[in-house]
Amino acid sequence: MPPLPRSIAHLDMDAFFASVELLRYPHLRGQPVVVGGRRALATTAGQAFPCLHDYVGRGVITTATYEARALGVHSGMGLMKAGQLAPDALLLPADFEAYRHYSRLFKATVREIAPHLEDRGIDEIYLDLTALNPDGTPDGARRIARQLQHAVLEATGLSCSVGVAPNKLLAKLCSDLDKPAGITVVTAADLPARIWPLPARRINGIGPKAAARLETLGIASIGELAAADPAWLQEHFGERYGIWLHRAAHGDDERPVVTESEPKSVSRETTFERDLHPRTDKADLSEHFTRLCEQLAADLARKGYLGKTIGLKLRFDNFHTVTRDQTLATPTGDAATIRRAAGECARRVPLDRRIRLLGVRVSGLVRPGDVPPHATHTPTQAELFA
Ligand code: DCP
Ligand code: MG
Repeated sequence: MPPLPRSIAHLDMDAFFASVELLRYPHLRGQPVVVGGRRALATTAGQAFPCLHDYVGRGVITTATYEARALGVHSGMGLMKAGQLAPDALLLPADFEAYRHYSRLFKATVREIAPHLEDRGIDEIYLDLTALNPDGTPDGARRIARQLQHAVLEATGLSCSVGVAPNKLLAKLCSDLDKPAGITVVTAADLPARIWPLPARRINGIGPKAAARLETLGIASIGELAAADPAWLQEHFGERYGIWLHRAAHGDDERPVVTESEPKSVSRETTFERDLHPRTDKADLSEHFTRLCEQLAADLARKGYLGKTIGLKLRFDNFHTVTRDQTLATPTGDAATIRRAAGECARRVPLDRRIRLLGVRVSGLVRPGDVPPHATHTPTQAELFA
């Protein structure tokens, strides 16, 4: 017997940053509001919030309420350009601390109902609901999706949209079909009627460039892509991406929902047998330091990461602890590069006491091979700040 189809959900918060701001300023509900820019603008006398038309600078919109989107503004648009389309929209500065708080809160809430959860960034997650919906019925999926939405709303005051499908690719596509506060459930049988009419760019992994190239080849919809000869696609898009396009258009995606959380950093530290003095034990310290960086580089290699930010931790004999860090231009896994950066951090610490503990940390982790075959992903501001 073939295995039963999986029941995979993608849950994505609605206008996330803006919705968090509206929790703070509920009287702004129903108005066009955009989030962006670095600092609060000065407001005109008598006016509580600045308007987009007051904005001068190079900031971009991180997100906009649905009322603002109706005026044509969207994430990534320059604030000044947006100001021409929606001059009266209110502009709020981004508060990443608050967004991270609500991000953790909604994920913890969902995890209580559906523990098989993959964290995909600040406002989206995948869930494997197969065990919760053993019959795999669309009604069962819809019931769980409603339960999730309700729980998230109760816990955070925020709304989200949910797509449920046999795999991640389709679930992600579906969560976007009925925003905000939508639930969209599709099965494999729904593919021709509900998925194929959609534009090819709705598939996560077909970016603007690939979509434009498909258009010039006469392919606009997912259905047209599904009907294209895979060999012909490979000719035009390369072997790997060509076959990926073919499979994606047929709703074919076997990727599992990966629950284990990715580490934020990898670190090593050592407490010396006797406290070492930066001057009189310099050689000894330097040797420990180098070995630590080599071990850390080996850890990174074993776990399959590179990292961009190198941090140093020193604890002195009086237990006072200091940390310093430095961010490199490109991610590294190289012991000597880590050693050099951590050494530079050390030069920013007054070294006048004996050292008890030395630690080195690499954060800002990326997987060297983690770029999907089909797309190079430009991180959103949210991801950069997550
Ligand atoms: N974000 C950003 N820069 C972008 C896109 C998004 O900083 N270019 C941030 C702000 C969003 C959050 O990431 O609130 C989540 O991104 P989404 O694409 O899910 O957009 P929203 O949640 O804002 O809206 P939607 O209701 O369409 O999901
Ligand atoms: Mg969202």
